[in-house]
Amino acid sequence: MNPPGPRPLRIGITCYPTYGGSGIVATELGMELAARGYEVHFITYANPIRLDPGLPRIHYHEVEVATYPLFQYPPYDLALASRMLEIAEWQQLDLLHVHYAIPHAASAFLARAMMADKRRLPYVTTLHGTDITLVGSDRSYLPITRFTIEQSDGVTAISEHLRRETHSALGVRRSVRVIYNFVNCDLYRPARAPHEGRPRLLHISNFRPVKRAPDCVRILARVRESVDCELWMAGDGPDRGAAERLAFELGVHGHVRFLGKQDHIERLIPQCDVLLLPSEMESFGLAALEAMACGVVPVATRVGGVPEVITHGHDGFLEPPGDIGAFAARVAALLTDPDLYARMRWAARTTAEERFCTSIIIPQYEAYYREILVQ
Ligand code: GMT
Repeated sequence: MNPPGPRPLRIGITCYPTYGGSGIVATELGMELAARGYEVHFITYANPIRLDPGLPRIHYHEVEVATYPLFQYPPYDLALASRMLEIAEWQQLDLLHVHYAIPHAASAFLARAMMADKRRLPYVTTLHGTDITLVGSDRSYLPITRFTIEQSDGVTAISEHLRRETHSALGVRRSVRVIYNFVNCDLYRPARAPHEGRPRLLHISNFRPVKRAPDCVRILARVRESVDCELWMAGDGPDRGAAERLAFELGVHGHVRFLGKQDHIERLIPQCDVLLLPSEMESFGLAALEAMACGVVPVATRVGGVPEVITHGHDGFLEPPGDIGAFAARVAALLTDPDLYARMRWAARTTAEERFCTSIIIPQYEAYYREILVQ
């Protein structure tokens, strides 16, 4: 008989449960860990969007925030800390894993301190992007962000670029482990057969200004000067209205479909040919990776951690932010040169399989948890 392996861990995961890459990564990590035998407890203010709560060993605990007329701003971070402590006690959690530093690392810090006279409750903070590069660097949040990152029992960043920024922009001195984002290559797969109709460009985002979603409409208009194609825009957010208006102004509104929020992005992506990621900044670019796993070639900006995911000219193209002409030229080349497209499509799939599959990345988190628990 084999000796028993280590006891499956009990992990509390906190993230932003709405549409956004950090919440998606946290949710998919939780589901992958549960599939490997972990008990995973999501401690969030709403059910995370991609979470399948019916899966074995997945639990959801809502954070309720009491209001009071005195509060102009109900203190969510305190309610979260109390809930983390409660769930850690009731469910014997081994550690807390928070995604996006603000305010989750501060809440975990408080929960750990409140538990300290009973037992150790370590917390791991995973940094995703604007928690370092934008919000975390703002004067109003910088000291608490730096402090609660420094105090974490473990810190991971989703790219080398973000790790460097954490040290240089935020002044964090402790070590930060890079664990790249991942994709489930069994779920995200190329289509079995080419889709019907015209070539199709795809953009997926939360339409925040940093994503430069209206650029996708400009790129479509430019590509359509030489190639008949259409654009699908998946997601929703502040710039969606501006993108729709622009489509009308540029006379391409009949060639753009705004799909809104999508629950099964893995079914949508394989129906497209090229992914557009024209962001001002991306610490990683999860949508590009998901597209690559589906053999959909990304054309993205050369910013942040994106060059760690896409190798220019091999499995995608990288261009400067706002360079509509350069983006359009790359898209037109992909849509009119079948050999180029076929080569890059399979290179993209291979990159996803060989560098970013769950089977490669999830064990890195597991090993990191074990390191922290024996400290
Ligand atoms: O930092 C953010 O903007 C939030 C975050 C999110 O929730 O959408 O996005 C970041 O995390 C994603 C998942 O790790 C990365 O793929 C995105 O590149 C990153 N966004 C930015 O850096 C702007």
